[in-house]
Amino acid sequence: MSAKRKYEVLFHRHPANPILTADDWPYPVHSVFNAGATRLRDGTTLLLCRVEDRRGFSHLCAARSKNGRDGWVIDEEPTFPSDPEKYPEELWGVEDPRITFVEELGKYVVAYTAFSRGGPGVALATTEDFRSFQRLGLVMQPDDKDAALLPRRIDGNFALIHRPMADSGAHVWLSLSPDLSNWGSHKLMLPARRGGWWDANKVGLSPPLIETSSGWLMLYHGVRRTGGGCLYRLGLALFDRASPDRLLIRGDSWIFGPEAPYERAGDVANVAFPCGYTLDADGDGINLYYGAADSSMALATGSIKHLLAWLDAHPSAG
Ligand code: BMA
Repeated sequence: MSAKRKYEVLFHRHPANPILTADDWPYPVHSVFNAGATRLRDGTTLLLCRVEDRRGFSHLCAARSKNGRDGWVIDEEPTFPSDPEKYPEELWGVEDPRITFVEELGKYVVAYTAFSRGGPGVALATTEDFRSFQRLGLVMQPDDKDAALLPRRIDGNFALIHRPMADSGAHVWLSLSPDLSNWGSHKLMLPARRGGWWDANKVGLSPPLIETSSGWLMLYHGVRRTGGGCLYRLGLALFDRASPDRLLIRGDSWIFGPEAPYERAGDVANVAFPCGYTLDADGDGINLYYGAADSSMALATGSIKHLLAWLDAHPSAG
């Protein structure tokens, strides 16, 4: 096929993918996926990985690397095990962390899924060093997941993106809080489409929003149900900087989806599920860390400028 008949490639898979698997772990684990990511002050990349054990429950474990690609140093024990005695909402584990550094607090805020008897809900914890954590408890009751905090207040309030499930489908919402505990002013941010679309019926935030001069850039996942199972793919949308619930542009096509063998096969086939990214020193290069087939961690790299240019060139008609 000639090059011009191919879709533009916005994210390039790292040749060493998968970059982290259960085999790399210092203690017995079943799978490692859906890590939150951040760059620490000294330039180290930290991945807070979701690690599943053979009970089927997940905990979080930190892996650190100087270059964000290899040489990972993994905590010898679970960094953030579930604590169901004090926090019953964590009965069946903690999953899919998204990390935001909040300058005002001088802390990282981790939004994660707490798997309670009542279903999965959204919980928050803060940390300065990814060694000790302060839990804020469940902030969004089940069923709700795919949450991340914005790095600063919007009109005086903290802002949390999350994905409650409703009879009408699973859509992305934005909620506000003066103190990270009491949440309200809920607004629909990005609805799932209907019908035959790749992102019909169920969408969710992927990594935390990326602040750019054009607005908040969102990478979101769309879930397509097929006779052979679900397909998890990524799309792009841009939101107003001052009012992040205001959608400026949404792309029509997905820009990244399961294609490589480690994304196609695993515990849950056909899943590419990013929960974190880091930016290069130039502020443009993006390293997207994603869970592959609910089994391993993979990396793809891109450019914020290219993502924004693609959105400008492919605004949704619908
Ligand atoms: C979603 C999330 C993810 C998972 C994905 C595919 O609902 O819970 O943790 O990677 O399903 O199984």
